[in-house]
Amino acid sequence: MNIQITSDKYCPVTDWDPFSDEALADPFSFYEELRAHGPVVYLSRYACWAVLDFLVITDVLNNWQDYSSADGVGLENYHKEKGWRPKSIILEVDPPDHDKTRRVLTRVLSRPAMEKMRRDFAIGAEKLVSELVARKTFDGVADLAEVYPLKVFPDAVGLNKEGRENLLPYGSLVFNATCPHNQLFENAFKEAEPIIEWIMSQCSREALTKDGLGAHIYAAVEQGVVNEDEAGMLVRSLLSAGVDTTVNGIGNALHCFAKFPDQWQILKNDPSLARTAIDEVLRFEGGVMSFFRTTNKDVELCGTTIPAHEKILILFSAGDRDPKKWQDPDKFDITRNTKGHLGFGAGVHTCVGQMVARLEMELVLAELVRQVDHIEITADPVRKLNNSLRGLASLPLRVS
Ligand code: PQS
Repeated sequence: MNIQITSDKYCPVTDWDPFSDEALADPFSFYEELRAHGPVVYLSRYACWAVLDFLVITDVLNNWQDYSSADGVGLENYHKEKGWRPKSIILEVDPPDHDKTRRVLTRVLSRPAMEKMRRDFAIGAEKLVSELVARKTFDGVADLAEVYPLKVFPDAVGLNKEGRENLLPYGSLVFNATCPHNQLFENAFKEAEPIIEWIMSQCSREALTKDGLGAHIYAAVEQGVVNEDEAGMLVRSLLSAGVDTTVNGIGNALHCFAKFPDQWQILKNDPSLARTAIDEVLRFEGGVMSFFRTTNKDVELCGTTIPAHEKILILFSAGDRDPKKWQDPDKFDITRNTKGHLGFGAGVHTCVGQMVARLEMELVLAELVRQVDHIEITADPVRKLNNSLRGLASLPLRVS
């Protein structure tokens, strides 16, 4: 690979396309080549900047005043254009507006709710993993990673049983929307209308069960914290961010442990490592590869001046392989200290659903640890390309 670099704008300039199939399939070598030129680069193809280094990324994410989410976290700049959907009232806003909606979801996902989910999700994990272990060969993505979250999470939200097949295509819209008008975006949006319509119809109070996370969001209306429309929008946030992400998380975890049997044995010998193992999967595989922020004013970043209302691509998965932060960053090592990894972001927008994601990943891993000695890959895994998510379409496995 060869990235063209010229020096301009007081930082390296490159025509590298982070949203090309080649880069999405294997971004890590590109990151290192770019990083050699500096922590901040200008992407001429998209007229935006990109940040690669762990410390620079955390600085940007912790500075919501200068690096705003309110103009969108994709390449679309709401300062200048309209987005593909009404913007999220928790993701695409800054404090103080953000704090009000964030508090609602924090409360909805607090301890009592998590304890109920743990009981329900554990039953689902035991049942599914037992079935697959009996079969011995299965697809880690199609039969496990895509099945488990799609069962347990919509049940927890209190969603209708019908139409759930729309959830993954909707996630594909949400996460491909960061790069409008490339082929992945166009494909995802080809037949988007009925999918978007179904999602929105499921966000109303009437569509949800009386005791799920959705109903708990609506309880905030009675308390006068949000209005009815806002409650619906927060249900939409759960459905946007809560499915594809954990499908990839589980698929990537299976992939890692199948690829690195020594790490599987370490986990087998000490199942209490499951929690840190999840963090290492997120650091190493980078489930969410990138998202954007928008400058609120002229800023100086690592000696580069970036004007107001410009887009900055945050390369989370580059930060999580930054050798200045991580020793031997390209090694999958579940015993390492993963504290601070960017798999759930950083700053005020740090993943509010991470307890749910952790729970799903942990329960699937724990059940596999209980039932399986060896995991092997029986045919080449197939990548699923997405403009912001890293995951697989297929992972043929045999367990024994
Ligand atoms: C929404 C919230 C969060 C929403 C990056 C973004 C997201 C993981 C990584 C995400 C997407 C959508 N999740 O509020 O609709």
